[in-house]
Amino acid sequence: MRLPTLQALVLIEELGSIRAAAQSMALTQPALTAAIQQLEAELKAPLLVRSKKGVTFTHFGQAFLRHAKLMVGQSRRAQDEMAQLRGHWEGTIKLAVSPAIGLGLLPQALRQFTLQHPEVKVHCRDGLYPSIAPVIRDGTLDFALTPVHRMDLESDLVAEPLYSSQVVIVSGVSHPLSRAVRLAQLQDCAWVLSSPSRGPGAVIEEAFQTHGLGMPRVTMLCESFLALPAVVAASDQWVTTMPRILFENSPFKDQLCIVPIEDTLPSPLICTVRRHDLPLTPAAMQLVGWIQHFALKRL
Ligand code: TSU
Repeated sequence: MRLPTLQALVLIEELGSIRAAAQSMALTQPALTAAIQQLEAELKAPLLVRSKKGVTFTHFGQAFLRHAKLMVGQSRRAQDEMAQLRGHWEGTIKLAVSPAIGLGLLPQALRQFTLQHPEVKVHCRDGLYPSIAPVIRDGTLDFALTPVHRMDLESDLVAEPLYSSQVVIVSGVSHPLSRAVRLAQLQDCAWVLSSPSRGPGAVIEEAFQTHGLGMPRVTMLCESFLALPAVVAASDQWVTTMPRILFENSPFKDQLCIVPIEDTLPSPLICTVRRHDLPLTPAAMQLVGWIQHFALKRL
């Protein structure tokens, strides 16, 4: 079993084509096809189905891909760690961030980190727990910086708290209840949830329950934090929750307002989340260190 073939399989899934994967690995398509056929012979199982429409993974392929991702991720981390322990600060850190982190601590932390370690590549994407859990679990990501609702986490992951994010209730400026002060007034509103249950969007469900109001009337789930402020600004019928920093930085701020609810809302606890059995590389630890540094300065 050769690591480059495993890397190619992961790329085929990512890019959706054997040709694109071969190109990105500077291989010819026949060479990559031959390598995959050799792996299929070794495993005595077909991994891919090629058709005119493209390439798909068989159920053997999907099962094997989980192992391939772990091995590829682990080999990257092992090489990076050895280089970094030798004093060569190179390699890659892959992380996901929540909107509050992306707009808040991440820019300052990355600035410091890249000044210190310009050769370490950082691959950053959006992501919230629990949706992001599969790519932490399969080793694709080194870690995520995300709220963990009620610290309810699967046992193969660990979370270290950083700080509490401030959540606000937001509506369009012409929403009839934009000046409401009690959650009970918002009971019949059409809510846009910004994450599924167990994500930070669930704070509104928790707040309603705490105040004995049953469940909010959820009419939309919008998991795009780029779209959420725009969607709510475009109509006078929706209310939502979002981190205060997202409201403050939204280009739609003029068309939105914070509903001045006096009942307390839960504050999602933002944590560093990683697989419990995959320690961070020295570089990833340093980046987390910078995040913690700026998190402490906020307190
Ligand atoms: S954040 O994790 O602090 O960015 C966040 C996201 C979404 C909601 C609250 C907090 C609703």
